[in-house]
Amino acid sequence: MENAAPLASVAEVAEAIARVDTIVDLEQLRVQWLGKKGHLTRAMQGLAGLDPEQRRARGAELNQQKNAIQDLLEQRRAEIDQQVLERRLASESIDVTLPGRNAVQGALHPVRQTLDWIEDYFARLGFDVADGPELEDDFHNFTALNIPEDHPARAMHDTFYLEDGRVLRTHTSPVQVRYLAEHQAPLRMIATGRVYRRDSDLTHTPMFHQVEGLYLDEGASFADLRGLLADFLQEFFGSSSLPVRFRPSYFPFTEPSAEVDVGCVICNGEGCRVCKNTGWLEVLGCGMVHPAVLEMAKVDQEQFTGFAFGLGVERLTMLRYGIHDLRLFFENDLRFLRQFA
Ligand code: 2NL
Repeated sequence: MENAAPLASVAEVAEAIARVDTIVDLEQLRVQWLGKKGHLTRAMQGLAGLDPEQRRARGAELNQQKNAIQDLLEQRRAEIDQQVLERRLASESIDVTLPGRNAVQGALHPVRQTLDWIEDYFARLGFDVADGPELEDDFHNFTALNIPEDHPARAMHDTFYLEDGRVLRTHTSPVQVRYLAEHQAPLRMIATGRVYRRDSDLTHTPMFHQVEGLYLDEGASFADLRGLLADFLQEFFGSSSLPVRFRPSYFPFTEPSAEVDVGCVICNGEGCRVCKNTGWLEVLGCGMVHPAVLEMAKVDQEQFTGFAFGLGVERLTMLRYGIHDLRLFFENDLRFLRQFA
């Protein structure tokens, strides 16, 4: 008789449960015994064919077995859960005595460092630091600076033109033109940023950085300009005895104009390849602001005079650190850049 088939004793089931050590295997055992088609479930279904006396006795027995197995399953499940948790805690534990991983420390590009130094120098002297658009119109880049159409200086600047007639600014002067439209003399300001020229060889890149200064005041003189730039250059190169000289030159936007040299900081004026054996390095252009420029900016020339200057940031950075190849600034080779961290 099917319902008389001997069930394994609870002790045997207990042994099987004890041997299992994963939740999946345990679940398999549960299904095997207590599931819809499990041994115990079937045995209980078999009770229907027994007479009432036997049914009660056998039913009670099966119920006891069922409860016992359920208890064993629950107990084992709790044990396995605990084991899993302990294994996880052990494998995920953190050794707080290990040394930390250092964050990688970045650094500013040498050109940026020079820009920061220059901006700080002039800010301390009360100059505003301004910037403006790199795409400019013809008026702000040329006309307002006394560089009319057909003026050879336009060709001189090797301009990048857009199809709509705008240009990539060839100098930072248009920033100063815009500043003049919004401020009244007296004023002192510098304009810094990227400028663009169609020029590319060992000593020229199509983009470089410029700083230009503008100073308007009652009685502002060439002597003031000379004193300011001499102090700036001596501070920048870290030598109060650095020789500084002014040579007459030409810019459309200044009159008179000058180029400024310092004693060669590579050979101390002895003569070397960098200064082409002259003992001098050209580092700046400057002059008194041209009357035509002041006129277009509607500056009262009875009351105010002004001076201006411009410099290339890459060139100054090369001289300060003894860098002989301009291209190093644009290659972003970490072996080069890390030396300025
Ligand atoms: C150079 C020479 C210079 C200026 C820039 C300037 C600006 C205004 C009016 C007058 Cl709004 N002048 N700027 C003046 C003289 C020289 O730059 O060699 N730059 C790299």
